[in-house]
Amino acid sequence: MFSLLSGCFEYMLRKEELHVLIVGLDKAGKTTLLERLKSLYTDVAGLEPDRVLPTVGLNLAHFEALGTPLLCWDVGGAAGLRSIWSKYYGECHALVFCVDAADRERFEEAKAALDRTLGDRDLYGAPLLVLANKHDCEGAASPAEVAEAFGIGRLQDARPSSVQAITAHTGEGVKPAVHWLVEHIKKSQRPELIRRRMLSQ
Ligand SMILES: Nc1nc2c(ncn2[C@@H]2O[C@H](COP(=O)(O)OP(=O)(O)OP(=O)(O)O)[C@@H](O)[C@H]2O)c(=O)[nH]1
Ligand SMILES: [Mg+2]
Repeated sequence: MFSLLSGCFEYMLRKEELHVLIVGLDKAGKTTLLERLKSLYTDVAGLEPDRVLPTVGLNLAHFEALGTPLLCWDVGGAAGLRSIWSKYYGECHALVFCVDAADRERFEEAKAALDRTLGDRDLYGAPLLVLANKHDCEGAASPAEVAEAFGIGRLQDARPSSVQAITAHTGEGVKPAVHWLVEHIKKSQRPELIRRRMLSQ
């Protein structure tokens, strides 16, 4: 009986759509990443990088990874648009913070934006994946350097977190990053928390 029930529970969890919020400063490469995700995981090719425009509103990508349906929200990162990010905190299962690893001059601004975001109670327990994008660029910071600059190691107690290098232009590193997300969302308390929050509304 127990195995039947746990089997049903696992099935329900597997088919539940997981919501991933992608934020970060403008020009970090969020939309380029979103379009690359479409090309990697769906039959419809995403936009080529040279056709991607700065985001004013919201872009979406639906796809399935490791048998799990995912919905990614990509929100504009320009300073005047960052207040919109918080509208999605309560419903996202995980946060992806995209960093232009080649633009060290903006690390301080990016860290301040990340710290503000992580300070929001609506993101309680949500796994954090920091993507050190533009790994193809000469002089791009390594994941260890980004972790150090953004103080990511210190967050381990509060939420599962990881820093991974990607190149959104080519897709390098993107699949391992998505796998980390799916695995850590499922292991986290976030799906149950969001389910309970929705039931109580
Ligand atoms: N070299 C390199 N450039 C990249 C990569 N990913 C994105 N870019 C470039 O970075 C610039 C900004 O990319 P976007 O995807 O528009 O950035 P964004 O984070 O969505 O920016 P906003 O919509 O303004 O928040 C574009 O010129 C991209 O081609 C990458 O992996 N390597
Ligand atoms: Mg964009």
